[in-house]
This record gives sequence, structure tokens and C-alpha cells, in this order.
Amino acid sequence: MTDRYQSLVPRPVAAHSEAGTYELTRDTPLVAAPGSAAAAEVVRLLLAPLRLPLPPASSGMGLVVRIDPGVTGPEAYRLRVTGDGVELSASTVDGIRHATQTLRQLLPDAAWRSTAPPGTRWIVPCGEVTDAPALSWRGGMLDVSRHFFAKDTLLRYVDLFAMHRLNRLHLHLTDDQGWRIESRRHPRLHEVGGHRPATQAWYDRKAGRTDGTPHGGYYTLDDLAEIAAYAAERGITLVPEIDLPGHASALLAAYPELGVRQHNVSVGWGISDAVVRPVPATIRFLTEVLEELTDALPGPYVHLGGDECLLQDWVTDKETSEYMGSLGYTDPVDLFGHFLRELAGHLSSRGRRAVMWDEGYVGGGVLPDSVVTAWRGDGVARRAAAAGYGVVRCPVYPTYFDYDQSDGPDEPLSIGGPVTLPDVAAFEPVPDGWSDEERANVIGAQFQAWAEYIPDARHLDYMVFPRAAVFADVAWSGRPVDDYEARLAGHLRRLDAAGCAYRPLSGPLPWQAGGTGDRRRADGTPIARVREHLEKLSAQADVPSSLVSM
Ligand code: TNX
Repeated sequence: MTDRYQSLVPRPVAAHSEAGTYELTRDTPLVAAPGSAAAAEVVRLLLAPLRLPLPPASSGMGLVVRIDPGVTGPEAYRLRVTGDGVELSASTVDGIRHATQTLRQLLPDAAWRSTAPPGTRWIVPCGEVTDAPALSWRGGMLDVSRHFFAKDTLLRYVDLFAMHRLNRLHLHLTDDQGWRIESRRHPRLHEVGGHRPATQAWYDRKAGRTDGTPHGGYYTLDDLAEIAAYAAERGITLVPEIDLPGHASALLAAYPELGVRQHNVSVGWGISDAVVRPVPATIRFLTEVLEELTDALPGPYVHLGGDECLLQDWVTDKETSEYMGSLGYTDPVDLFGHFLRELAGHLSSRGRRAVMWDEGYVGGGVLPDSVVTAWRGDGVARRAAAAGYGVVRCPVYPTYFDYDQSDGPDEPLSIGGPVTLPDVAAFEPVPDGWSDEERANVIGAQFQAWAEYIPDARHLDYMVFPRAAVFADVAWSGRPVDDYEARLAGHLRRLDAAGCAYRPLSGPLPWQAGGTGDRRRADGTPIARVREHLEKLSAQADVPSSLVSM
């Protein structure tokens, strides 16, 4: 039998097996040590798929849950399996959750099914794990604007994130191609902004060819509250994003008065020139929308976007330029910074922290407690860290999982690439060459699944896994990993049991490949060119040109 302590993903700080096993049976009690009753209930929730009664007890052996201040670190945990029982200890409930996920990985793979085949025996090999993450923000972003993923997909991704001890689910909820949040105050947002008449076919934006099929969908505020609560129960913080002031076609299709010109919900991909008019009336409208969101969602973060804005309309629009003058600005970038600071300030007044793409930092949109998701590369990430902002590293290379996974001719249509598993494994989220202070301000890392070319949940699985599993290794340990291959082989069996349609290591299955139709591979942007271009922008302190990415 393979040593299950050596196939854990993400890789724990220390794990070893010992001789013997312990079997969790219908008689095994769930023992809550003093002060650990709430933590024990969390274990019960996470192990529900085992369908064991786990009768509660307050002493004795069995499955013991112990809140132990001696296990230091907010997410640290210890797991010990002996012939007499299993003991999970941590100083926090978060740590206990991680211990439980690790226990589930040590059990037979059927532990990842929603319920196991009859007769499955829950035998755990003896051994010990001591573990803690290096980074506190370990995330993934799902773009539900370019393609809408139904609520059940997001709930399933919460489970997949929890399995990999990823703790931030960033939802990119608005963009040119769709507004995905119900608004009771401004219902045209979801009624009009929530769908488009068709979607660009293949790579044919310029040719104007579409699939001719409407696409749409949105989450009600109750849906979002449910997803956030389901995530919180699993130790995951939902980070909702409303992308402003650009990427605003869907918003402006719904409420043209907030913009300078008429826009429709976009059918094709690319950077649009749809930008809101950044005047007080717009800010008022948007704070109402943010208020609805923060009333529905308890989480501490809201992402305000800030990426890829074309500010030309702000120069030509009389009302905007007059407003700009009244603030004493001559450069629209200062107005861009002002606009984002206004919204971030509103969030602060509601006890929330703003998160922004790195243009938000460069354009002066950040407040002292803002978090910067640095997507354009090392240069801008380092400057934001040096300036004292919390930085989440998410450079296109190698954390953009919308880029394809190999150069193989079978790969399906994607935006470009490749970003391979070895590329992800070699990612250094906290670069050695940075100063201690810069390094300390890297709060974490996240992968991005932009969904222009990800039309459905099955393809999402293909693009995200197994890269997200290797990414989880890097995010958990805070550094590159060189031993993922052997562990991954065992881990893919768990993903099979969980029903995840990942890309096999040998390449796409016939039905995952691009074929010869509109999912056929195109020569997308080569990743080397993207990297070079973005690193150049990333190194620039000069704002206007860096507000347009490619
Ligand atoms: C850039 S990264 C974008 C997205 C695209 C993505 C495609 C960022 C903040 N903006 O709008 O979907 O590239 O890879």
C-alpha cells in the first residue's frame, strides 16, 4: 500500500506514517476535549460524507478534537493517529478544519464521494502530521461574468477549495459581458446586465461571428449569502468583486446615465472602453449597490476591480472634465484614484477592506488597509509591498489558469499559453530577492480562472485541475515545490472520487480536446510575450500607459 502520509496535498510541513491502523466505525465517539465542543461540531460537519454516527463524548478515546493553545499559529494543526484513536489539535477552529481535511485525505479515497459505497471501511494508517501554512491568503478567482456558473458549481468549488486548504474564493461578479448580482434597488442591473444575446465564436471577435445563443444568469443576494455561509463553514472567505470603473459595459447597458456613451452587454472579449462617469451621482448609485452586497455578505473584503481602464471618455466628456477641474485635478488618473478611494472609504465605513487590481495601487486608489491583487508581475507587486500594502500575488505567469496547459495540438481553445504544471510548481510567491519588509507584506497568492473560453463547469474543472492542486502546494508552503509529481498521482484518485473532471497528466481525454469545431485550438497569445509585455508595464511607475494592458 502506498504511504498516504506521502500523498497529502498540499504538502504538510511534517508528516510520517507509523506501523498499524485505526478504524473509524459506527461506535467511534467524537470526543470534544474541554472547550472544544464547537470545534467538534465542525469536524462532524466536514466528515458527514462518511455517514458515521460519531456519538458525542467528553472524554475517552475515539476521534478526539482538542482546542489546544499550545499548537501555535492561527491555522496550525496537529493530527495523530494511533491504534487507539485519532487526535486533532489546533488553537483555532480553522486549524481543526485543516486537520479534518488532512484526516479525510488519509482515509480511503471514497471519503471524497458525497456518500461512500456500502461496506466501505474507514481505516486510517497510524502516523503524525504537524502543519501550518506559510501564507494567510490562499485563493482562487472564478470569473462568473464571462460565463455564468450555476450556484451548485460554486458550492462544489468551495468543497474543492477546502480539500486543498485554499481559504479565499474570489468571485469576479461583474464585467463587460455580464452583471451577475441581483440588485433590489437597481433591478435593471441583473435584468438587463445579466445576459447577452450571443457569445463570440472561437477567436472570431473581429470577424463578428457569434454562436447566436443567448447567455446569462445571476445570483440572487440570497444565493450569494448562501455561498458565503457555506464557504465560511469550511473556513473559506468569499471575496466578491464589482469591477470598476472600467469593464463596465453590462452596468452601462442597464443604466446608461452612469456612463458617457451607450453600451451593450458585450458579446466578444477584449478590453472595452466602457467606463463609468466618476461623478458624485455615480458614486451614490454604486455605494447603494455595494451596500446591498455588504448587507448580504458578512465577509471582510470587497474587491473593487480597477483593472484595464481606458480613460479617454473622461477627457472628452464635459461633465467629467468639469468635475475633475472642481477637484483640482488635471490628469484623469488622479480622478481614477479619487473614484476608487471614495468607494474604498465607503467600504471602510461599513467595516470592510477594499481589494484592488494593481492598477488601483498605481493610480492612487488604495487606502492604507487596502489589499492589492498584483496581476501584472513582480515589479508592481514589489512596489506595492514596499509601500506597505498587503499584496496577493497573482501574476499572469503562472497563476492564470485560463491559459492552456501545454503546447499540444489537442488542447482546447484558450486565451493563449501555456502555463504548465512545472511552471506552477516553480512559482515563488515570496521572492528571495525582496527585502524582509517587502516579503512580510506578501499576504498570499491566488490563481485566476478567467472564463472567456471556459463555457461550462466541466471545462472549468479541466482548466483549474490539477493546476490548482499544485498551486495549493505553493500557496501553503509559500515557496516552489519540487516533489509534487508523486503526491499528485495519489491525489488525482481523490479528485476522481470528488467528481472533478481534471486534465489527466497525459493530456486531454478525447472529449476534453479541442477537436476541429469552434473549440479547436487557436494560436492565442504566447505566454512569453504576455509576460514580457506585462513585466514592462509592471515596472513602470508611469500610470496612464499601464492602465491599458495589451
Ligand atoms: C486580463 S487580469 C484581465 C481580464 C481578462 C484576462 C484574460 C485582469 C485584472 N484583467 O479581464 O479576462 O486578462 O487572461
